[in-house]
Amino acid sequence: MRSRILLLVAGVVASLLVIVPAASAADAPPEIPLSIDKSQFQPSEVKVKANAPFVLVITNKGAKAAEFESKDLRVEKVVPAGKTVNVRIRALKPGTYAFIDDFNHQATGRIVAE
Ligand SMILES: [Cu+2]
Repeated sequence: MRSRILLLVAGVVASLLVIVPAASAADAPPEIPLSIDKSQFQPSEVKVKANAPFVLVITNKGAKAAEFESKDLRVEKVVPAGKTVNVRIRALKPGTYAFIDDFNHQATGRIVAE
């Protein structure tokens, strides 16, 4: 009897171990890399899935601070020189969303949600 209970407990624990990581991996929004280098965004066009949140992982490879800014997305985030910041973006309807480096308006780009 005792060993049956132990087996049952072991079975429950094993199934939790399988289910929990799978669920959290599915729930984690995808990370989309974006870098700022030589006064340009790389890439300048980012394609994402519409209607699903995501995280922009923005790395500033330049020597000056940058500010990722998008009026379309209502996001503004300083990215210090040599640093990486994560910016969570809400689920977007299909469309094109422009962004710029507000400290250097030559650097522009867009997110295309489809
Ligand atoms: Cu700004």
